[in-house]
Amino acid sequence: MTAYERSKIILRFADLLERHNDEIAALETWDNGKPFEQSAQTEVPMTTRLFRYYAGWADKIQGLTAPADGPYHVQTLHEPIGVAGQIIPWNFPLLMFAWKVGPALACGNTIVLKTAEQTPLSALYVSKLLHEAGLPPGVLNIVSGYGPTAGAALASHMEVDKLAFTGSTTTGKIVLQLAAKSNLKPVTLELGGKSPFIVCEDADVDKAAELAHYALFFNQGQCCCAGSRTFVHESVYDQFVEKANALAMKRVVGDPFKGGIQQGPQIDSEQFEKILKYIRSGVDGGAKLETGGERLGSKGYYIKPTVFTDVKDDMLIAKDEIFGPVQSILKYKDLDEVIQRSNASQYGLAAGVFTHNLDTANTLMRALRVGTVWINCFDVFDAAIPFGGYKQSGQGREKSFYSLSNYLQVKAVVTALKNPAW
Ligand code: TXE
Repeated sequence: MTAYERSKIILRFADLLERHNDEIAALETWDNGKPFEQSAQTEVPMTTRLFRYYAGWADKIQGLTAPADGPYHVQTLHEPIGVAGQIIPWNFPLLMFAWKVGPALACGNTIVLKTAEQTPLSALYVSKLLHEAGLPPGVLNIVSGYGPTAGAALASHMEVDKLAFTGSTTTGKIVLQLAAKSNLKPVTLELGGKSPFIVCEDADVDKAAELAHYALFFNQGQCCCAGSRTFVHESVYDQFVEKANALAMKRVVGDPFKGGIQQGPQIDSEQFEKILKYIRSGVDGGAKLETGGERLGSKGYYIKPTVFTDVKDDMLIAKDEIFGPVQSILKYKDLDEVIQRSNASQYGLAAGVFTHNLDTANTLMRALRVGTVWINCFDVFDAAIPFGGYKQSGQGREKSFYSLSNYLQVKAVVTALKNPAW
């Protein structure tokens, strides 16, 4: 198929996504529990945008010629890598489908994608639309299955040429081993995080508190890049804590299909129990529980928005990825200290910086060992912005033109010249 034909199929698919926006959003909320308004107004439209972005790339992938020494004509061909194996998680089922499938299709690969066992529906549904848009049978194959069986089979398959994984750091290490032990397929990994959100002394405290609240509580706190270590300068700490508590207390939790709901249930009983265990460890470890700290009601996996203050770096709630609606607020004195403490983590996915001081922003953006620094904003996920982790938060970058290299092989072709003068 020509690149232009691929591009047209992806564009037609994006039109179908737009047309079916609300039913896809309903499936996503049904499966995952996130507020319907979030699915319908943010996640399906972002998915549509992402596919249009990759449709634009399909016919712009090209090699180059290189000026080698000697009588040679040197060119590179950028070829599809082959069969892409993709394993995605449950926190953003549709968006993770888009981050994986978009670049793989744009580059001309075939795909076997395994959805998370908790959330199989939206990928199955939109794949039907992709075929309606003209994708030939066999190009995109969706497998609904469990990790240690279906996922492991994909990671260790001898005829899968590339693996892309999003999930926990623990499972990321397993799939990397499986890939190495089988056919040494290249692997890209998007893993966990414990992202610092740094509120500097010059910050507008109201805005900083609102953004820090969003950075942590968005999507029930189930975000790999959640701002889960809120570092606040001592000069604005008390004022910030007051605002953060007020925001958590007024957060609207409930049935995700109802209008005005900001927070739905956690994904499943396993995650629900894990979060409550971390909350108990925060209390036992001596952090101050300001608000929340328990389940909401007696039915469903709802957890009250929880805020801890007086959090110390060595507490589990400051070190581990909780993946729930639990904000940990830590106090700091100066910039060197907050840089050192922010970087003292096995993770390096993202960071938020809240300041209007240019020098402070410049210092932090360079000093933080993370894949994304958001300055006076957070969770901005445009298709053109690369995303990925330093350290144990992952390998490789998704979205943007950087993602294309994950799905391409570069072939060098060297041709001897008959007449070197030409
Ligand atoms: O993740 P897993 P889980 C983090 C978050 C969460 C924790 C556990 O902290 O609390 O991970 O969640 C597939 N071979 N994140 O258990 O196991 C699995 O079927 C191959 C952060 O759900 O990593 C699913 O499709 N595949 C994260 C995917 O891996 C395997 C998003 C993710 O599951 C497998 C989700 C195996 N042996 C959780 N075992 C992020 N980065 O956003 C499981 N899988």
